[in-house]
Amino acid sequence: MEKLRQTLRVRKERAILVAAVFRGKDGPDDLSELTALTESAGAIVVDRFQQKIRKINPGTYIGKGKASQLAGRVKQFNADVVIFDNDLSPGQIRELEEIIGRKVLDRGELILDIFATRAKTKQAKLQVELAQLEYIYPRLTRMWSHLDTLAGAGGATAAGAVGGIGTRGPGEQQLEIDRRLVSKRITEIKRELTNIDKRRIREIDARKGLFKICLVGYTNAGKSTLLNALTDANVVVEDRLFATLDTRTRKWTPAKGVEVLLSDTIGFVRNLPHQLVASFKATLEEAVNADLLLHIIDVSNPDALKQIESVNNVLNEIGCARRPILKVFNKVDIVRKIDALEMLQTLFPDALTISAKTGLGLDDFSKAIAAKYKGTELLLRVLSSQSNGKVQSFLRTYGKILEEQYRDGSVLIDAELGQNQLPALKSLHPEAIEIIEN
Ligand SMILES: Nc1nc2c(ncn2[C@@H]2O[C@H](COP(=O)(O)OP(=O)(O)OP(=O)(O)O)[C@@H](O)[C@H]2O)c(=O)[nH]1
Ligand SMILES: [Mg+2]
Repeated sequence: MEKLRQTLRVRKERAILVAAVFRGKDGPDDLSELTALTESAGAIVVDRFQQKIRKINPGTYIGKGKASQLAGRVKQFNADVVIFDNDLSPGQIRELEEIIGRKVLDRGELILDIFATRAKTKQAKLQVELAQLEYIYPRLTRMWSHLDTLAGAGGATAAGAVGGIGTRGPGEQQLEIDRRLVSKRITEIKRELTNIDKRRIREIDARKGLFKICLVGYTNAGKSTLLNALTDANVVVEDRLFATLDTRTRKWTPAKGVEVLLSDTIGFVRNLPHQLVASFKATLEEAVNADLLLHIIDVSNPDALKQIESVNNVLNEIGCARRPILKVFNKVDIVRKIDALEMLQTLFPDALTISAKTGLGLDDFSKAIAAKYKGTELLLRVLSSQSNGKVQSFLRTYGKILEEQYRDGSVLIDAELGQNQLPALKSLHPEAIEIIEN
């Protein structure tokens, strides 16, 4: 009973957010993304500030004086944790924690922590653990010498310095293991992941020949909602960042005779930690191998343009930049600033506009995808022996038969068919195919 009371009393960690911005350069943003990430990790943002800097202070990133001011704000707001939007070195984190007297996290650690709480499948769990270990590995000395002292002085913090954000997942046990054990575990995980990979490759092989479409985009853009709307995928949809960490693939029939594979994948944010991108390579490979990428964009978000850029950067990083890609404007049902949407539509005239939630625009969307899949519409004259029924039924299913003339055991068919479906028709060995018009 006592235990239950204790858990009820635990409150969320109180976080102060800091972004150091270089003088003269464009500020990254108004900390809105870091706020969303922090809240997704379960913490409460109590204060945030941007610090203009001329150069990085090697010891503390921001100036020492600023760090002391931060210590004052931590007391004032009774904060448990300070989160930087910048990438900090282990040494900088150590010094900052000493000055501030609270746990300090950088953006990468925060994202890793969110991933740790989201991972559900074995593969996702292993991938997150690997990323965390690789991230933590060079920081182990810090964990040893430092978190210890912080935990010792932990009475001073509201939620306790150890066990909150940044220390979940394998982090909890970090203190007891040394570098050797960590690298052993890293090897083990890599081996397990390779085995899972082999299974996936077999699965992918089995799907060879089918047209593959992958949904990519910023986290929370509505990728899973769209997959659910189009298929019976039943993927978890949530209004929080990184709801999906696995790839779900489903068959989808956007039009008569068109069957494709549609995959959902993890969402992106600005500067995903490299360790994460590397660990999730297998999951992201689904995107790399797709025949068409659909870039889902939440156009109701005022930062849509920045998010498009972030996604493009990640796509570059995972080697997808040259894949055929189609932009899809989602959440039109809740767009408030019509001129912002019109601006995006002017910038990206080929983009399709939909609402995955209400179904608005999904019919036209399906038609557009089917057209992409089929390629240019061709008018064909096909000669086939009447005993080869497959040719006729293929054209009936996948194209449109305009006229059939039977003579001497053969049939002459005029039909429309997409250019991309020509190889499949040829594989059925009709006697002759003539392209009348394209
Ligand atoms: N109003 C509105 N809400 C939407 C639409 N599409 C998705 N949403 C909501 O946006 C939130 C995120 O949707 P998800 O489908 O989980 O987004 P996701 O892109 O899969 O997100 P991650 O898996 O985190 O990358 C949910 O609350 C959805 O209900 C839409 O067209 N209109
Ligand atoms: Mg999702």
